[in-house]
This record gives sequence, C-alpha cells and structure tokens, in this order.
Amino acid sequence: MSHIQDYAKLLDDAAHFAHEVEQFDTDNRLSLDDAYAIQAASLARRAGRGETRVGVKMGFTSRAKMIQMGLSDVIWGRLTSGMQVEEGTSIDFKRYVHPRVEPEIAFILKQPLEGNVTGPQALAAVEAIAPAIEIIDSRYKDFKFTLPEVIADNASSSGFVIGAWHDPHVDFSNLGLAMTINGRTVQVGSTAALLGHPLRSLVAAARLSAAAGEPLQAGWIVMAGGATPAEYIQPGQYVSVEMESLGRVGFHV
Ligand code: OOG
Ligand code: MG
Repeated sequence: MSHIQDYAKLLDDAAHFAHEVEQFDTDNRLSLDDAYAIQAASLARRAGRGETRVGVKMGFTSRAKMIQMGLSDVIWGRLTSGMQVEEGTSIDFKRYVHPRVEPEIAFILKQPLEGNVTGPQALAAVEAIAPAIEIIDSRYKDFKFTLPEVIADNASSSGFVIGAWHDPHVDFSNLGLAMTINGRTVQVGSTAALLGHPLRSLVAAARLSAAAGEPLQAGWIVMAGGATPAEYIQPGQYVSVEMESLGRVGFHV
C-alpha cells in the first residue's frame, strides 16, 4: 500500500510545483486498480489543500487522441475547483510543466447520474452543454507514459475552460469545431469524434464513476474528451475553440 502513497506524493508534488518526473512503470507492474488508487490518493492531497471536487474528465474517447498518445482504453480523471480557469482570463505558464490544449464539449448535470444508463437517461440529467478547452499537462518527462502511469497522473488533468452554457436539447452529435492559437487554425474536427456521439462519453463517465464509488453528482461537470489531437501552448498565446451552434471559448497564456 505504501508505494501507492509514495507515487501519489511524487505525482501530486510534480503537479503542485510544476516539475516533471521520470516514468516509473515502464515494465507494467502496476494494475489499473493500483493506478486509480494512486490517482485517488493524489487527489486526496489536493483536497487537503482545500480543493473541492467539481466533476470528471474523460480521456481517449476519440481516435485522434488514442492515435496521438498510442493508447486505446477510455480513462477518467477527477476535476477539482483548483483546475477551473475562467474563460477569457490568463494562465500563468510557470505553473505548468509542458501544457497542451484540446477542444472538448462539457456537460453540467442537474441530477445525479449513476451506473448503467442509456443515452436518453444521461441526457435527462444534463442541465446544459458548453464548448470547452482542456489544458492537459502530463507530469511525465516528454509527455510519455503507459496506461497505468497516465491514470495515476489523473489522466494529465491540469485545467479546464468552459464557455457559455447552452440548452442541451439541440442535436450536438456532430457539431463542427475549430481550435485556433493566435488566430491561426491549428485543429478542426467534430463532436462526433467522441465515441460517435458525446453523450456516449457521459454514459461511460456515469458507469466508471459509479464503479469507483463516486457517482456523478448534480452540479458536477463532465469533460467529454479531446475531439482532435492536443497542441502545445507557449506564453503570449491566445487559445480559442469555436463550436458550431455553441459559440466560442478562449483564454490567454
Ligand atoms: C491523457 C489525457 C487524455 C483526452 O481528452 O483524451 C485526454 C493525455 O493525452 O495526456 O484528456
Ligand atoms: Mg482531454
């Protein structure tokens, strides 16, 4: 058990003080259960610093992300209050190791959502949807990791930026989107990249969170996953994502 706490401290310190760490499981000794236990223990340390739980992020829900990172299992991580970046504001680059951004769609729930639910049941629990940007920042050197390692590192979660909330009763199965950096389009895609329909990512979040004993709560945010490959960012940049029907969200670096 103690190595769980040791890895949790290693990764939490790396995130807190923005330094990179070496991979520690290249020989695949950690099970997925161990990896999620490290994630939970590392998040408990954040809670100890006053951060509160605000939701869940899904990872590797698009082929584009699976191919970019060379991993193909859907993973999840925990979102806290300390990770939320207000739309339109600036992040301090020094607080990150080597941040990347990716276009996502966010859900906010009006009801708890737990276990094996259908798409319509999931939709009925959604208060609103919004265009979003995830700032991922793997704590591992060169952004390279195995599946258990990235899970232990809270699925690279670092920040999330959410645009204006919209009524979820629009067809958001296949909305075109573009991510721009300093006005230059760097990625284009569609919400359909997320398991064929972003609602499937929410269905998976409901199942995986309940299985971990932390079912999705009313008021929680679910980030559905990157729809395109992620892009590195640099100081001085303005990053924005524009999504068909849902508008634009952005922030400064
Ligand atoms: C892992 C996190 C994946 C997504 O949206 O697919 C993720 C990583 O790519 O570092 O956030
Ligand atoms: Mg993501």
